Amino acid sequence: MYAQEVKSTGEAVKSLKEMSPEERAFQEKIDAGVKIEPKDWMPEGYRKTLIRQISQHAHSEIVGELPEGNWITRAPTLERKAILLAKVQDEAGHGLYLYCAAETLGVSRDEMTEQLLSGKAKYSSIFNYPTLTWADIGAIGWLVDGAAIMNQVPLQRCSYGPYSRAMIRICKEESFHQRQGYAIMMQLMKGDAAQREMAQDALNRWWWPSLMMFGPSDADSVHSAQSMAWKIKQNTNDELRQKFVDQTVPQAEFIGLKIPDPDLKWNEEKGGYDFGEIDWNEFHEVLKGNGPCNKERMEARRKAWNDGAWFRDGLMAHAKKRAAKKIAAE
Ligand code: BYC
Repeated sequence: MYAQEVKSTGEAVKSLKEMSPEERAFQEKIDAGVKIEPKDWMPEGYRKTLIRQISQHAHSEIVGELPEGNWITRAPTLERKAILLAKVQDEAGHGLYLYCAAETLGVSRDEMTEQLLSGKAKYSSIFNYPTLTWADIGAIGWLVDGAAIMNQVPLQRCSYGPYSRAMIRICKEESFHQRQGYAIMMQLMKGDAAQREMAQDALNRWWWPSLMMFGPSDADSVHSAQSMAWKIKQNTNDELRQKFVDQTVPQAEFIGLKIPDPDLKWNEEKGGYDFGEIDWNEFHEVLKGNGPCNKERMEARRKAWNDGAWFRDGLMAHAKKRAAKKIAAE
């Protein structure tokens, strides 16, 4: 089994001239738009980068069930409860496709879980914030899933086949998630003053953390250059963040919400919004484990893993018994 260490590759991007013949052939394949499949030769850095990104993406989907799952029992109507239940189940499904895609690179599900629980592997910073009111469920769907789609649509064209194919299905579902979130916000904004205030308060708390989802600014991004050369990423973090702001501001205005950023201003020349400085200190603190809900989220995942031990043991015992029977029959 390929033992993964989740850490930055930190390698400078090699030019074609500096590459070995194998690396050059690989890069030429990528440049020609040919997908890389699990049994193809690939540089170790490519494999490591994909395991890091796909496994962290999978962990984010699974941990991401927790803030919204918190509201399933308190959804305001039966219809909203059914929709939220379906959405949270979709996130579990996304996690599973992604773990399977990562497994094709030679890392086991147990190894990936161990890396999450030991803190070696990250998950998205956004899921370390609490869901205090029903409007937070609207804000998550609208902003968090909206940011996720912005980031994930280009990942459908990722050079690694299994990741790219998983993203196609995930994006279809994320699009429904984004709409259900916006529909909640729209409904609240048609409500009374207290409901409108609740929606505005949710936007105030989720706006900046949603912008942080895109990762550090391009100047500080460790992996972007190499990941873009390998066509794992198609866009930089800042490019996608800008697209998200440009798409979301008119949506807020349309329903009467105000983006909590005094520096937000349309820039005619660039054809996009200028926006205020992100609090990178907060981002780094959340990544270090000091966000409002980091401890709670990890405890929930640790408990789920421990509680499921009997089930995994049962499955293994069954699989071993079947394998022994098959060998005996041959
Ligand atoms: N949070 O060099 P960079 C969802 C880390 S789930 C935490 O720019 P990269 C949903 C980064 O990992 C959405 N860590 O990295 C689910 C790296 O650290 P390591 C999740 C972050 O990989 C349920 C370091 O910072 N989406 O939608 O080139 C309900 C330097 O960054 C974050 C994905 O995972 C962050 N926000 O670019 C609702 C998408 N940002 O690994 C919704 C797939 C950065 O060296 N991932 N870091 O220890 C990606 O596209 C890229 O990995 C990122 C970062 C754009 C996130």
